[in-house]
Amino acid sequence: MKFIKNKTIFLFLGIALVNIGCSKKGCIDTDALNYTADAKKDDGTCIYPSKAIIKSITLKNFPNVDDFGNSWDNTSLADPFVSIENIALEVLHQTNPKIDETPEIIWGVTPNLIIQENSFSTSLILYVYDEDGSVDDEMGEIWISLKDYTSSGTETNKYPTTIQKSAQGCTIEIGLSWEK
Ligand SMILES: [Ca+2]
Ligand SMILES: [Ca+2]
Repeated sequence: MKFIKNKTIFLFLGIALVNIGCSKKGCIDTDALNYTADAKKDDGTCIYPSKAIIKSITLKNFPNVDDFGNSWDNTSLADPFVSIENIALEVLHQTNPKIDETPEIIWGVTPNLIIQENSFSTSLILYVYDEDGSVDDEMGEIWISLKDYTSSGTETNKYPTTIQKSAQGCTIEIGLSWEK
């Protein structure tokens, strides 16, 4: 019994020493991906992302009618899809339309859309359309600049895994990961 007690004490001592050793050094920059809350001294291991990967798009809300009070789809419920474009209006990703839908609509982005660091300051424009046989009706557009969510950005939530934004009655949430 005494033997076990001693062993336990040594085990606790060991864990305590390891904890003291680890808590001193780490990444102390709260803007870094690997910020370590209990680190006291920076050891130069901070990691800042070089890319953001968009993994999902959720259309949480969209208006039922257009500016004229007409429903998007004259014969049935709306058939929304989302097109992510850059400032040059190049289509980076376009979801499939979801037929006869009401919010909330979730798309997985396949393949995952990679935005490199040098494009963080470029706006992403998320256009929401109602699919139509001839002309796609624009339901709304939402602008996102990933730079706002980086260490030098204006947003308080740095490197979030979800970004939600609204405009023109549309609310979109993108799911993303920031990687080295
Ligand atoms: Ca339609
Ligand atoms: Ca429809």
